[in-house]
Amino acid sequence: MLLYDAARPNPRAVRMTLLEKCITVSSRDVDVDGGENRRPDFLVRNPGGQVPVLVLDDGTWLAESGAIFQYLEERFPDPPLIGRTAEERAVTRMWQRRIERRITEPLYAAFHYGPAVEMYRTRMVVLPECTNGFKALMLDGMAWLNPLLSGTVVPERFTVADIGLFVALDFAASIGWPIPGSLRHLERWFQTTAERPTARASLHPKSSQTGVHY
Ligand SMILES: N[C@@H](CCC(=O)N[C@@H](CS)C(=O)NCC(=O)O)C(=O)O
Repeated sequence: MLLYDAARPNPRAVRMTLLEKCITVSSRDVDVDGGENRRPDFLVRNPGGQVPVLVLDDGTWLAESGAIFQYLEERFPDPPLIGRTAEERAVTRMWQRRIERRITEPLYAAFHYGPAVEMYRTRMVVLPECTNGFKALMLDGMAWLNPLLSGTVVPERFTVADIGLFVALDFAASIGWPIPGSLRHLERWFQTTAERPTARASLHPKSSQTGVHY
């Protein structure tokens, strides 16, 4: 397998998943700033034009972090990061989707339409006038999740829902969008997740140069 990687949060989520499962794969950094992922030879294999992409041993280009998590879980079930049973897997997916819809998707939209708008305006429809609205949605999602958290996102199991949320909130904090101080449960969950060895180990080497956590 080959991971098309980059100093970006969604690729970090795949790196952290690989580390949690002790899987080693080859990887290659894509020049996202230079638009390598938007060139015809990349788009023909991944029409989404984004990273991460995991190239499977049969040559399949697998994009979308959620699909990559699923594939890794099925091929390398231990330790489980989605679930051992149909019920566990379904509950993880439910939380993963809630986290995406209420927190991480608004967060990334606010980033694309705000601080990164100059890069993204040639790549996608951008709505700079909606940046603050998406930030408000992100904050609302964080406030919704806060009282529901007593440990991990899915109670008593560390899952890909924690990984997706952690890399997004770590990225956000490093660009100046920290978890509001009033959200104590979310902050405690964040600190606990940050203590996992894979949280640090999954940081891209560029993080130490730029200070951005991705
Ligand atoms: N839905 C995709 C989102 C991937 C994504 O947003 N990738 C960003 C980096 S985190 C990217 O490739 N940005 C560069 C671009 O869109 O040109 C996933 O879950 O993997």
